[in-house]
Amino acid sequence: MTGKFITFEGIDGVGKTTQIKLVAQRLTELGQEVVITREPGGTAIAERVRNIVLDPTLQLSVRTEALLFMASRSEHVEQIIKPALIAGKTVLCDRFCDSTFVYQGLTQGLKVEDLTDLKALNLQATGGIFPDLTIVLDADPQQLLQRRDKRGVFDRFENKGLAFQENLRQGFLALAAAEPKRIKVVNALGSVEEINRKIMSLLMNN
Ligand code: T5A
Repeated sequence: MTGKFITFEGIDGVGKTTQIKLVAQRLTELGQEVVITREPGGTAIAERVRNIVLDPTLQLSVRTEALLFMASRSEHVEQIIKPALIAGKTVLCDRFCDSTFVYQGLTQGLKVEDLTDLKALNLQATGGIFPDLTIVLDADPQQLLQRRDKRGVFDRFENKGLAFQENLRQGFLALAAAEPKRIKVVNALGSVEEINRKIMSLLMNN
């Protein structure tokens, strides 16, 4: 693999999509070939899985959720991420394995050291493809409410309320504390440009 695999993580509506677009623009200006993708999704099959896992009218067990996210990831890695990395491209992915570790792991009462099963499952799904760098956009969920209200439509996870979002936040911070070399935390409050400058600085120095 010669390309770089960069993932963006954080609680719902924290600004990942906005930043990924801007980062892609900047990296392209610097002469890199960039692929933007997202999870769950990225391929026709994975997008169908996305429709199931995010449907607020469906009740899924956490185990089913985890397996569906992994199935979607397996397709996504094989068809999009791996070929792009082999071709030397930079892959910017909106969520990846750390979302599973937080949403299907840490918020379910597991501690970072209890994630062994989910990590093993993830290894099977990805065949060992792992992010080189992960940017966690971090913010107090209460302060993001205004942004989210503007969008109006909520998926199954966004419907779970503020306490759940705070739990998610603590989960991402715990992962970052456990893997400080790979996972960098960026304050997601402030202007889009200001946040982007911080992310670009991390990308250039890692
Ligand atoms: N999930 C996912 C799991 O449970 N397990 C898994 O393994 C995986 C992979 C995905 C859901 O699936 C769960 C996690 C998620 O709940 P999704 O629709 O992809 O669902 O949800 P999000 O990833 O949360 O995507 P969102 O589009 O909701 O949020 P973003 O991408 O973080 O935020 P963005 O950029 O769309 O911005 C949200 C709003 O804020 C504004 C934007 O213009 C937009 O209106 N904004 C700002 N406003 C002011 N200042 C700034 N700096 C701003 N930045 C953005």
